[in-house]
Amino acid sequence: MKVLTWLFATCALSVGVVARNALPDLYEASIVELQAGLDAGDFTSVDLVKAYFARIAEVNLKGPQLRAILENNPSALTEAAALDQERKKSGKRSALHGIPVLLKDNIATVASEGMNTTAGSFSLLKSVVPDDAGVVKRLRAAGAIILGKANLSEFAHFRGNLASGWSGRGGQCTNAYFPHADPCGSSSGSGVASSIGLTAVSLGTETDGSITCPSSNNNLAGIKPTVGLTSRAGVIPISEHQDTVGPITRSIADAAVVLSIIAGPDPNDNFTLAQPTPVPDFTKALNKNALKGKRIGVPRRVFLNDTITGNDPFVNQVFEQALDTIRALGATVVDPADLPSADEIAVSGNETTVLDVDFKIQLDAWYASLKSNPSGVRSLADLIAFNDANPALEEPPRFEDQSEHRLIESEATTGMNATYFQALAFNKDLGRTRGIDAALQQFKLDALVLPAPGFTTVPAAIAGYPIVTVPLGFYPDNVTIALAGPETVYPAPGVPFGLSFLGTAFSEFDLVGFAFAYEQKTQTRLARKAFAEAIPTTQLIDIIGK
Ligand SMILES: *[C@@H]1O[C@H](CO)[C@@H](O)[C@H](O)[C@H]1NC(C)=O
Ligand SMILES: *[C@@H]1O[C@H](CO)[C@@H](O)[C@H](O)[C@H]1NC(C)=O
Ligand SMILES: *[C@@H]1O[C@H](CO)[C@@H](O)[C@H](O)[C@H]1NC(C)=O
Ligand SMILES: *[C@@H]1O[C@H](CO)[C@@H](O)[C@H](O)[C@H]1NC(C)=O
Ligand SMILES: *[C@@H]1O[C@H](CO)[C@@H](O)[C@H](O)[C@H]1NC(C)=O
Ligand SMILES: *[C@@H]1O[C@H](CO)[C@@H](O)[C@H](O)[C@H]1NC(C)=O
Ligand SMILES: CC(=O)N[C@H]1CO[C@H](CO)[C@@H](O)[C@@H]1O
Repeated sequence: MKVLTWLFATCALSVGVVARNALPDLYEASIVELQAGLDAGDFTSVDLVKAYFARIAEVNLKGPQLRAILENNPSALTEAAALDQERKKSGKRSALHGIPVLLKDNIATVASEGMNTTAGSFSLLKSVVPDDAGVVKRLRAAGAIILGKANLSEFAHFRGNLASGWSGRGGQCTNAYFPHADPCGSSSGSGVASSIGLTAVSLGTETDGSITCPSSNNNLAGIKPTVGLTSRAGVIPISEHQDTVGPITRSIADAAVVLSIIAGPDPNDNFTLAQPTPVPDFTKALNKNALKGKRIGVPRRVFLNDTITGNDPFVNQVFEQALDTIRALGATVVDPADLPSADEIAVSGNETTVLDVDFKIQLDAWYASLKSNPSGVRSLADLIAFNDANPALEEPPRFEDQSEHRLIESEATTGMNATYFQALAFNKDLGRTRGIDAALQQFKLDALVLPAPGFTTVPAAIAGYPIVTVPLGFYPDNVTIALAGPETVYPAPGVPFGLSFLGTAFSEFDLVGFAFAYEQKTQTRLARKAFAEAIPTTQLIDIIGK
């Protein structure tokens, strides 16, 4: 759940005689480039893990102190060595074989591997989860290496009035594009880590904005899948009606590789059993001409009604240029193409009604499912008491008053009653029937497009529908810097923002194509880099053979 805070709210040559292949620059390296180097024997997965660990050490707690990573996987080097051996002996299992993947800390990994699964909360430190998350099982089966756990807005920002990117365990994660800038959230560390190559790729989760917004703020590609495309089994929950797991990467091509592997049915998450089969190979959607002949609508009221950050004059101006690009790529832009329900969604409290009830039920079940939990916390009520008893660990500076009001509000709910089921039905009606699907049908559209910042994610959140985000632009150097939290600023010079494509249930294949066509035409990500101190200097050449 993304929440706006405070509501003001080299080409290297070997020393030998033979020139080696150019090693990829880890700031930007793609999965395809990394696989080519691994296949050619230019470097190993062990080298890659060592290089990423060195890069993390440069900027995570030292230098700019980005606080993007909570824990490195102590087993990653052993896992990498085994996968290197297997590659030599029998080839690779998949496009992710030997590729390091960073996980948001609400995605479970078995404790025996050496990492915790805590959603950033000390109440879950050293807890023992029953199993790997469903998406982690798929990553491991594909030969991916779990690199570590990323910082996040604690409990995926379902805690209270906290700054994005803050957790008790991780402290304040910040953006690599401007000192102390808001990384957005709640998948903050996943975003910051991907943005400067602290990992090859990362996973985040979204309930409302938590993949889209960090992708937007950190110059990244992000896919928020349809609820039920990727398994939520083993993911510390907010709500089964809105939670979804997806990739946060430097390119749409990388995101398509990751999504192809993590998507699919999981008997431990019955929502995934309703998805169409087979899972598409999303890399087949990577077509530069994908927008040709398509009709793309602009749901203006969704962002014009967002008076906080969703209706920013500078972003809107850059967005107009994006519409010109989409036209130049052969699409018809239908503008406006408003959601009939847009004005109702802007004032609706139905989302909160559902999330408050679901969170209590599902978080209680999470705590109950743990094999052990040294903190003694076994329910949401215990969690509130734990936070109150441990202010030094769980009370962020200058945020004490409202720092757990969502927990308290959720704890006060009394289960799924008629009000809850009515709100759930309203959400489907507002988000789907009279929302995204109505606009798609009325204007005969293939997709909708809008700026990513702000509350533009709400219609897709309550509908459970997908969003694919790509870089759109950067705030100018003379932008007025504003406070986003006690330790963060937004906007700020050079801070990125994104463009989002929306569609109906399971339209990811089309959305990936549209986002890829736009990304390839504009190459916006490459237009600006992180601030100098936030760019790690370790490269593969510093690791190989050492
Ligand atoms: C996480 O948990 C494991 C055991 O469950 C422990 O050995 C390790 O030190 C923990 N990591 C941190 C950073 O506390
Ligand atoms: C999943 O299972 C629960 C409990 O058995 C049931 O209430 C729910 O309707 C199922 N959901 C789907 C999408 O099948
Ligand atoms: C949303 O925007 C439209 C057009 O700008 C406006 O007429 C309407 O009153 C707004 N609704 C809300 C709830 O802000
Ligand atoms: C839920 O949505 C309906 C339809 O827009 C609206 O009439 C109702 O007031 C909303 N409920 C809340 C709690 O906002
Ligand atoms: C349902 O429960 C909520 C508290 O969770 C309460 O405010 C509401 O009045 C209840 N609705 C009905 C119909 O009992
Ligand atoms: C920033 O610079 C641009 C272009 O030079 C100018 O149009 C704009 O008014 C300036 N904005 C501020 C806030 O000074
Ligand atoms: C990998 C890493 O740097 N982890 C650190 C994350 O932040 C916490 C809190 O400052 C540290 O204790 C970890 O060492």
